[in-house]
Amino acid sequence: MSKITGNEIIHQYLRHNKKFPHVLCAGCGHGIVLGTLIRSIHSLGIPKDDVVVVAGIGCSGRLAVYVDFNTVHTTHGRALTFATGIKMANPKLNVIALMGDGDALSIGGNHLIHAARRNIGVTALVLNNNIYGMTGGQSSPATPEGSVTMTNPYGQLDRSFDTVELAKGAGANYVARGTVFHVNRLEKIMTEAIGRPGFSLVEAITPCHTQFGRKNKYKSSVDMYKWLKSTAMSVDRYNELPEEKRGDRLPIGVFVDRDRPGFEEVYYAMQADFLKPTVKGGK
Ligand SMILES: Cc1ncc(C[n+]2csc(CCOP(=O)(O)OP(=O)(O)O)c2C)c(N)n1
Ligand code: SF4
Repeated sequence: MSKITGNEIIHQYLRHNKKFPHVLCAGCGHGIVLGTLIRSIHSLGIPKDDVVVVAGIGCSGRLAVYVDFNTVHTTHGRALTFATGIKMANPKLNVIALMGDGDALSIGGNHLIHAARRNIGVTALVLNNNIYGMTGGQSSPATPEGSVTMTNPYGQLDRSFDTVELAKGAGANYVARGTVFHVNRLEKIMTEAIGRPGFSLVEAITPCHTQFGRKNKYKSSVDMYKWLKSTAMSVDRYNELPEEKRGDRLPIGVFVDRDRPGFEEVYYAMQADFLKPTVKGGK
């Protein structure tokens, strides 16, 4: 399908005359992630009615409200449980669970692990801004060690989760990371993730200048985009670097790419098998 223009995005995919103005701060990366999601769905040629966007709560969760797909703005940490139910009820739907790092890794962490383990055919989109944005800047499990937050004024003592490693370890089919600075690559990853069977996870690194940046070393949102530009590098190049040279570099790209059938497929195949008439007249 042909590339879509900004104007077409507004008129075809956004609830522009109902839900705007939006709540996001100027410079927030969340809108860029939403743009890549819309363009990916458009390029895959998926009809809007076949898409369900399920979101938790947070600035990231708010994104579901703005798009003209089937949408559910659910409870904090439960996007994947709703998404699982929707996918099982109608496996033909493309179900996308949209979550912040607090939503996905903290309150919803267990759901993430088990959705990946179960390999349910949902695309999980984790918008990682290293902080709880909407509620005023508390630390999340993705807050880097040593950084300053509203709840850790002297520095975060816990080590942060690596979302990619977590999803890999739990058994996801497809795991990738991108950033809102590297928009084209993020869009490519997102398109692949939506097209894959089973559970796929995309981590999008997206700056929150308001709650994270200003308490740390970033004076403006532009500084945060420069940080993404200088820190991220392709996972292939990263893997070639000796360990001592990796420092704070952030590997981006595709980390896992399998195509095991999704849970819903296996489940319905088992059900069909069970219901098959036997020689003696069926069960
Ligand atoms: C069960 C429950 N606990 C806590 C909250 C309060 N709450 C709303 S949004 C949020 C944090 C959002 O952070 P994150 O998921 O990282 O998303 P962001 O706002 O940074 O995009 C919290 C704790 C809630 N709404 N529901
Ligand atoms: S608080 Fe942070 S995450 Fe929320 S809209 Fe503002 S910049 Fe974005």
